[in-house]
Amino acid sequence: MSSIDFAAAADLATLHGLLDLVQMKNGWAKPVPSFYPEPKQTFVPAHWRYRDARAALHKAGSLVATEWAERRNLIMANPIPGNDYPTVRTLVGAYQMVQAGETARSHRHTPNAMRVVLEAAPHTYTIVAGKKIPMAPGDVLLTPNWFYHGHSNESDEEAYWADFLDSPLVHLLGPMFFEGHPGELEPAQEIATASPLRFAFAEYKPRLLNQAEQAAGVRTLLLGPSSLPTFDRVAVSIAKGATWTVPRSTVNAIFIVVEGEGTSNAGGAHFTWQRGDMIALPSWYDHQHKAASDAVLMRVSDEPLLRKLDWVRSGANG
Ligand code: GTQ
Ligand code: FE2
Repeated sequence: MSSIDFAAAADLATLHGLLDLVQMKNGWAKPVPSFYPEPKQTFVPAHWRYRDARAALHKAGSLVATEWAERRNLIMANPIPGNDYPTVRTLVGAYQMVQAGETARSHRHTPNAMRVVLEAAPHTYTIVAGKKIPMAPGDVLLTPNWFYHGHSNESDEEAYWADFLDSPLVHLLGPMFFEGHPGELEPAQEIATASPLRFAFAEYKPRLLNQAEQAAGVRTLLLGPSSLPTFDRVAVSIAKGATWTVPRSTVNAIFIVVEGEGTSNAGGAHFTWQRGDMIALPSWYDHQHKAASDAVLMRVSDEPLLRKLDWVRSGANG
């Protein structure tokens, strides 16, 4: 016998009231439906300019020491009310700067990470699992779950890159762990120029340009095999004057401009982009990218995750 006298409820409103006493909610008249015909566009398409990030990070160079800050970085939080972190639902994009002669101490965490290098002179390294991986402009570098990683700029110029992490997904699911390396910067001697964690621009760009066109002037190349289970990276080349049209899909993506300039349309927004800029392309927005000069974009997306779960749908098949 229930200790609550549901039998005595004279009407539905009274029954709903009694449910509060047992921490239950009715499922028949929820104010906000739990199921709806297609994805909500909770996150919005957005654009950030590298020239703004670069100027802010350059200034932060004299105000924020890496001895004090875990990382000198800027977060591209999606501009929706109350949000201060994710760029799209599952991923965050950031810019980071390490000064000449400076290091960013080693740590490890369960979020997977990836970098796209924007500016780095020779002898700029990310140290992953005890090896120095060279960073050169356009390079893509992976830092899988729980691998120690730190950064060491042994050049005499500031180094700038973009970081992509699945930490928003970790926040949603819960399994966050983080720890600093006991030795501050993990010691490393060996320089791993050829590493499964590095996709060198000099190697992937010609391979990208050798792909068959998938639309006039548009080529794509998945950079793999990947050691990251949650997100992938697809290099996209768009020839000057060409347009790449992408139907909406459930995949959440962040684009970074590796080369060239152009414009994008998504969800009624129009962006004019240049090298280094980032664009949030959350799920369920048709989008279109037009190159004003030969361009290379990198699409970072949670497609591998959604594919494993059988939740990839696009405007074409949805
Ligand atoms: O370089 O290890 O932008 O751990 C955010 C978190 C960079 C990094 C970020 C990080 C890193
Ligand atoms: Fe990290």
